[in-house]
Amino acid sequence: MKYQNPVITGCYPDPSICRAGDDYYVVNSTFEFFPGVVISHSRDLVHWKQIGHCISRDSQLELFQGRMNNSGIYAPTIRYHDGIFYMVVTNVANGEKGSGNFYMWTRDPAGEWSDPIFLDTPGIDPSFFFDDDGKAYYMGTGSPEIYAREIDFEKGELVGESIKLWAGTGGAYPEGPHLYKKDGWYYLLISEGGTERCHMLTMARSRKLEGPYEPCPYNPVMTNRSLRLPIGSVGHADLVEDKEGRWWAVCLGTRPYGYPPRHNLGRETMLVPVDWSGEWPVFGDKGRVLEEFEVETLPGSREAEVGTLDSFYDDFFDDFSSDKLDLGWNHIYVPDRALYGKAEKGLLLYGNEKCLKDAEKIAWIGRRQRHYICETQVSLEFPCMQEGEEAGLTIFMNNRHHYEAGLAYREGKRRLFFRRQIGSLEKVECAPEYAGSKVTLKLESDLDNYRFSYLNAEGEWEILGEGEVQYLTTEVGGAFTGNYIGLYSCGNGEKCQAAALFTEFRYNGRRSEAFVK
Ligand code: 6LW
Repeated sequence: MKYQNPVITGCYPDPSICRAGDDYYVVNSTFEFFPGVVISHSRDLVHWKQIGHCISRDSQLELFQGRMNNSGIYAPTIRYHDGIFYMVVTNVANGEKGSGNFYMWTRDPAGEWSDPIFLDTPGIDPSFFFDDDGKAYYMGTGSPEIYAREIDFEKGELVGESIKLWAGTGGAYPEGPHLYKKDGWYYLLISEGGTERCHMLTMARSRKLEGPYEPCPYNPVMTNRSLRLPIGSVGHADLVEDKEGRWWAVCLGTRPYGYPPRHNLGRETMLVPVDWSGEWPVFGDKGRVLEEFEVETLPGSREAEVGTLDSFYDDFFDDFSSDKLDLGWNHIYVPDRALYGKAEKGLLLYGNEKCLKDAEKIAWIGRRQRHYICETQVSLEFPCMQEGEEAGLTIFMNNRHHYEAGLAYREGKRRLFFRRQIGSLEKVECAPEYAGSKVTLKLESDLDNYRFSYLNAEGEWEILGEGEVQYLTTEVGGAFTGNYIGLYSCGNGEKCQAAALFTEFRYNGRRSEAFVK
């Protein structure tokens, strides 16, 4: 049986996995986006369906504004122990209130999670380890050692001394630790080299939790660095044992293309078969992560056809008739609810006085671009009459790098417009005038260009403008996230007078090959 990587496409980095019976759960980082910490479910490890978020209530946490997309929610770990799911994660916000490491718990991962329980401890990339003597440990990334500290879940606090475990093999940023116990050994899995092209996975083991840890003789145990493979930057992995005793890992990876290599979908989730029949685990193809793996079998029974397990996988349509936004939609920061409303079949956005380039709360919803080649359409009604106000469709890497098209009121007239924002460079192109207040917009994405069009009075698509994908890549304008396709409205100085009504959103993604063969 063959399957293809990534198993979760688009910006789903830092995966962590756990198993509860026949069910597998993966969590991913979400940075400045809300709801926070995506949680997905699978029975076969290949087909994943997003089932919720750990941070879903506005009151749970503050996500700090005024920062680019390299802060917020980093690298969660999920563990299942004695009927309870635990998720531990960092809110990176330079020591401001609400920042730091915290955990949440639930008995129903698709339902509500507890409020955050903050743990007073430094570093990022936290993990939990449940030992077989009943003790539980917090694992964290110090500088440079990975450390462990016992945790008392009754009290919700760390107890005892911090134990330094291992500083890795000498690569930059030893981070992302997870501990596993097998055959009387404590195996410590970490990442080194940084999340970019030198990313690698290293391992060490000890007979005692506190060490000393002996490194695996063939570290790095997994890396695609300096190889010409379709998948790059592999690292930040977590292991899971299936019911039949086979081991698997999820990790992050990218799909760079062109020269110099670049990518715009962010870091995606890969599945790696692991052979742990010997003393040390062998990851993937002799330590490499391939785009396609041939495996004897996947856990559970493989259900039905591609896409049926995940309704928003390749194609997605939203008429916004539901009371709740689909799980694939995000806000930037915890939203200001006054900026959002609902029509019977439509989403209403009430733009505030901010601009799209402000790293502040704006009227914006977006979903991940999950395919290099994809097409998005949306209808917009925006009877704008106030200078500066605008609403439209945006391809958004972050507040400093985005392209958009829509309707705006400029120099006394309602016009169609197209904007490219590349760092501090901004170019807006406006049509002479637009008679109506309704427009259907289209965004076509491929490896080279983002092309915006609108449906003209003759019912034909007319191009509004094109921007190079290159400038909206991680390598040029990004940090930890990939691109989002967004709907927004903003007043650029004054609160919008007109409401923007978005209807009939459709996204069609195209994979190059069948998902599972
Ligand atoms: C995360 C770190 C990493 O905390 O990137 O690739 C950071 N690994 O472990 C943010 O995603």
